[in-house]
This record gives sequence, C-alpha cells and structure tokens, in this order.
Amino acid sequence: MTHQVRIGVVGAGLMGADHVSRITHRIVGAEVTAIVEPDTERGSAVAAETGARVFPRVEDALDAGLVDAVLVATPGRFHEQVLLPALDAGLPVLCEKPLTPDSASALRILEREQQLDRPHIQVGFMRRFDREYAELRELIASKDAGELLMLRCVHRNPSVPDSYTQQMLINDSVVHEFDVAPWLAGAAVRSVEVRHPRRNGRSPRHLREPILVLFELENDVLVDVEMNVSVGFGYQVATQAVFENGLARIGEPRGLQQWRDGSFRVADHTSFATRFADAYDTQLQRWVDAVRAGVLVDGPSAWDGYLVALACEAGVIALEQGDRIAVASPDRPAFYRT
Ligand code: ISE
Repeated sequence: MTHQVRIGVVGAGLMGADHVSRITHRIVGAEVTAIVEPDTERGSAVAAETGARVFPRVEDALDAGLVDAVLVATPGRFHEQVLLPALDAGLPVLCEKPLTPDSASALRILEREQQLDRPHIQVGFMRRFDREYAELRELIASKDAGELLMLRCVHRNPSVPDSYTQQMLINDSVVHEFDVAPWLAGAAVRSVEVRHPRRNGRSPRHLREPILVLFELENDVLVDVEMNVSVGFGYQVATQAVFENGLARIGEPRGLQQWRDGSFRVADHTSFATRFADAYDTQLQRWVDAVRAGVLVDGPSAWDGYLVALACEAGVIALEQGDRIAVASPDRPAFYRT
C-alpha cells in the first residue's frame, strides 16, 4: 500500500478519542477517515481535529468505501457486531481488549476469520508493546538466569467508576495478565484460583477487593496477581520474575526523583493512559506498518483473544466459587501459527 492507511475508528469514547489523536499526531502512514459513533455529537467532536466523516453504524462507514482498516474502541459487548462486518469486508482490524466478552462469541469470530486467507484481527493487549515487558520476555527466553519459576504481578488502580462490577476485576483488569503472562512465559493457562484478603474499606460498596489471583501455566510456572482497584495513591503495574538463578523486576516508578524536607519521593503514574502511552503508540505504529506491508497482524491475534476469554471465564467462576478452576487451553491451529 503506497498511500496512507485510511482508518475507521469505531467508538468515540475515551479510548477511541485517544487513538484518533494518536493516529493524527503521532503515527506515520495512517489517517482517520471515518468515525463510527451512534452519539453523532460526540463523534463530531472527536472528528473535528481530523476531517473524518462521522457515521452512526459501521456498515455505513464500510459502504462509503472510505476505510482500509478498522480500529475498534467500543465497549467489549459491541465488538462482535463490528468485527463480523469488518471481516466480511476483508479489512484488517485492531480491536481493543477484550476480543469479545465470552468464549462462545470469540469462537464465532475465529470461525469467520478462518474463512479468509490469513488472520486479519489484532487484539489490543498493549502491554506486549511495552519496552520492559519485551525485555523481560527476551530474558526469559534466553534462559540466562535459568528457568523461570514464578511471575509475581501487581496491578493497582487508584479508583474505578461506579459502573465497574465485581466480574470486571477479572474481565476488564486481570484480562491483561491472562494475556501477558502466557506470552512472557511461553505457556498457556492451566488453572485459576482467586483468594480474598481483608477487604479495603476504600472500595466501592459493591466490590469485594482487592483479590489475589493465582494461575498456573502449562509449563508449571506459577503466576500471582494482586488486583487492587481502590489504592488511591496511583496506578501501578509491575512484575517480579523469579528465576532459578536470579530475579528481574519491571514497572518500577521511574519518574522525577526528589530529596526534600527529609524525605525521598519518586513521581509515579496515576492512569494507564500515561503508564502505557508509549506502548499504545508502538502498538498502533506497528499495526499500521503491518497493514501497509500486507502482513495485517503484528501482535496478539484473535486466537490469543480466545484463549484469554477462556481464562477469564474460569477466573470469574473462581472468583465466585473460591475453587481452583481448570482451564482447557486448546492447541493453536495452523491458521494462527506464524
Ligand atoms: C482498564 O480497562 C484497563 O484496561 C487498564 O489497563 C487496567 O489497568 C484497568 O484495571 C482496566 O479497568
């Protein structure tokens, strides 16, 4: 493709607007030509900086012949109704996580995608594009520190909106660890268990959190995730990897350091938008480059999204029942092996 990739962004909420701005100001080789948003006033406000046309339905944007690729940034429950027409039109898609909210709908997407000549969907698990995560993955694969034994993860949000439900601890938040830990360690999830420490008095009344999620991978690596969404003080996503011959840590605060008034302070993030800003940029640039090169996907595929959906379903059962729940992670079909 010699011209700019013409991207249709579906959903003009927080993530959609952020991606529009990223494509317009920081990414090369692409432009936003269509915004799909049922709230046309909101769509027009986001379109203002781009000159993109606003459509209420994805089908209308596709019929207008204005897009070469689709970026899906609606809430997950609307993904299937966008992904299917985009696949029918044979267009590459970058779909914000999750692929879809459950494994049955994810499977429908896989079936439709496999009617095409190659994978067309990339799922927006942006952590895979964070430099430190990539370095840790290389360290694990190199075995320089011996075999990986454990991944000890913290995932802390300052607060969550009232619309955030108990199941979202798994489906909206731990969903990231269900993608990134298998990617780091090179093995799928085998089982999930959820434990509850003392409840945080700061938590919204309808949430029982923090939670401790323990999951085993098929290569016996054990992963623990402190999922904690009412910490107040900041946004932290950090991992300690325990090896046979050493430790590695990523995600430590790296902001401005100050020694003052008898104390030491390091500036830290308060939102995933800044913590993963570089990762979001890299993810989008690499996807655009892949689309221009005709490769279409350079990152987690719809198959990865399906495996995550299976792990999340087990995670929600574990959250509700307290037992260790087995996850049957099927083998990757040839279509998804690159
Ligand atoms: C949010 O939707 C995200 O994807 C963030 O990365 C995560 O940290 C947060 O817990 C989610 O609610």
